[in-house]
Amino acid sequence: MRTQVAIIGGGPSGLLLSQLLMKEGIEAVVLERQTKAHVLSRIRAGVLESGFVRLMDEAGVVRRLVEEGFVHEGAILSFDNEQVRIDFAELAGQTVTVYGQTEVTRDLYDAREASGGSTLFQVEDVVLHDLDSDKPYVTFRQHGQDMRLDCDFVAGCDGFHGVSRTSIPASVRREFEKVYPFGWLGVLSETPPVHDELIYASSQRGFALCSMRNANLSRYYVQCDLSDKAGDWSDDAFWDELRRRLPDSVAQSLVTGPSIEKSIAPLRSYVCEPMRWGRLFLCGDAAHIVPPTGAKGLNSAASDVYYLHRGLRAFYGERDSAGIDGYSAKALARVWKTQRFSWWMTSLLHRFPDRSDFDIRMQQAEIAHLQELRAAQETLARNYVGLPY
Ligand code: RFL
Ligand code: PHB
Repeated sequence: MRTQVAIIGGGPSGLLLSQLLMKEGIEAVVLERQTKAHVLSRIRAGVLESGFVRLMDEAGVVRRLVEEGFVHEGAILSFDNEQVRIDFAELAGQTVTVYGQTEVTRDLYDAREASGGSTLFQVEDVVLHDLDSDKPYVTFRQHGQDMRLDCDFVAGCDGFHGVSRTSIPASVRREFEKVYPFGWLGVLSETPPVHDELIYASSQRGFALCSMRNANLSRYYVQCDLSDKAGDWSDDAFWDELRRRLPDSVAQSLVTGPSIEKSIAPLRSYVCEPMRWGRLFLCGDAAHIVPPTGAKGLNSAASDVYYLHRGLRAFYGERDSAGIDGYSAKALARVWKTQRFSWWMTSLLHRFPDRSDFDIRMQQAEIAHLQELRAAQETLARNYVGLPY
């Protein structure tokens, strides 16, 4: 088999890249380890920057997102019983769209199938070869058969646990990591959201987040211990804990019901440098992870896809390799700013079990600074709606 761009991973990064390339007439094959049903069963991100929405539009996949997504002009931050509304529209002149990653992925798969693009599921033992030559290739097995895919470039879109990143020699690769001493316990429930905007709640008992998917589907999270198991949390225990962390007026209007999904995610900040090695380009979670507090994971995957797509388009269209040569530096410049914001928001809102008295005072001062200073709110708003790319 031969293609121009071999895309490893059929998550949102790989699919979005494949559809953008298809619009330029650049051929790609997507190799996905799981089944499509499995990829679509993952409940993850919910907040899309306008840059993401623009890319979906460019890929020709924006119709349902525009029809069914919810445009949010602001969000609430609460500190025990005090609330601050961050007005994105006024402070940053932009909005975000609430539309689940599951739906984004479904729309991208539908578009890929409709356009006849090639996606191979349940591929095993993917190995990347000769990445430092101009004739790289990928070997893998599908349904017990050994296969080989020759290509010009490999896009490593295979998430944090994929094979692409570790195909960069250890002598070249630098990794930067911070692991947080807590996780998020998330619950999805068929109940109306407690508020029509997201509420990021910081309290003495720890952090909580009220989010949503649609008018009758809510997504809630509470900060939990790393040793907790989702199965040990009954629905009642979850709702009780959530209520205790919300301002009283919000807690009183919370509608509860049975959970239809419950899982724990650990929180981590991680960056791999460089994001390009030879003919391999890393995109999305394959190269970097943020704690979910700033809603940036999927959104920074999209900015990588944007830079890579522009680079490949110039390479195939005009034989101009400046874009692909500059890919790693350009993508990383934005990635690090997104890392800073996600780390800052995590530090602002969570309860750190090992914090000193000094750390507590610093967190209180940071909260007061944000409550009192419009410029601080503007910085938050500009980062939340997404830095330009
Ligand atoms: P993905 O989604 O992990 O997809 C990678 C795909 O590669 C496949 N794969 C392989 N395929 C072939 N061969 C191999 N060897 C392979 N190894 C892996 C996998 O099966 C998979 O299908 O990475 P991608 O595409 O880069 O997308 C990244 C996003 O999924 C991620 O950043 C976000 O979900 C993060 N995130 C959020 N991001 C936001 O922008 N806004 C949010 O509100 C937000 N909330 C969240 C989040 C992530 C969360 N969790 C659980 C990590 C909330 C949570 C709770
Ligand atoms: C979500 O809806 O899952 C969500 C929203 C905002 C975040 C993280 C997750 O910051």
